Amino acid sequence: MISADTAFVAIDVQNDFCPGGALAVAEGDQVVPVINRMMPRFPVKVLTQDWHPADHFSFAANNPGAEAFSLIDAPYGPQVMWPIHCVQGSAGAAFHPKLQIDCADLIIRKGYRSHIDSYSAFFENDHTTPTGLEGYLRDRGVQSVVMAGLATDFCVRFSAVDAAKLGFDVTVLEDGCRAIDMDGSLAAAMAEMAEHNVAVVPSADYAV
Ligand code: VGL
Ligand code: ZN
Repeated sequence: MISADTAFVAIDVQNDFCPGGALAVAEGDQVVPVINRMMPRFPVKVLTQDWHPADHFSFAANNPGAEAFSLIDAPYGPQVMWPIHCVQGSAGAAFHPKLQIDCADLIIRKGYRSHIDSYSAFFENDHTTPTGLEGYLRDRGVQSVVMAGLATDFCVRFSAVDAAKLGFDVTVLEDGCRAIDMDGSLAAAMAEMAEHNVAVVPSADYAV
């Protein structure tokens, strides 16, 4: 049984994070059937969308001399230099065409400020600027959040840890996520989620 206070949040299931996309995650498209099967069962359904302006500071191309996947210092800490991805209105920023989005109650966009990146669905990377998702979930009486999407070690990780820090009970569906996995980022994500009591479970074991 899935209780009335549980939300499903599908993170960044967008073309640029799927095979053939600008920041493709291996097997990224394989999260789609898992999410399509699970999301309709939840009373609250949220999708997130990485949504950058073309001049976004996280793009290596906008930082002369910076190589893709290198780290630079931002005012809020280290920032990975990404290939240009999820530009507002582009085909790469659109949801995967097989993702069933019509049942979603809310689509939350993030990363739309040029000078700050936003991995988490709750806060931008300064860890203080809110996206509004916390308020939405609280207004809907949500206490538990179930997450899946892309990428396990960036946007899913930061979203799950922030949700746990905010006091939500958090579950991540393991087969509903895929990782970028650069420099041990997947292992670090799993460790940090465990530290914050995020349950990572196969979707087949969730509320059967
Ligand atoms: C993401 C890197 C840059 C993600 C977004 O959705 O995990 N990763 N922007
Ligand atoms: Zn991004």
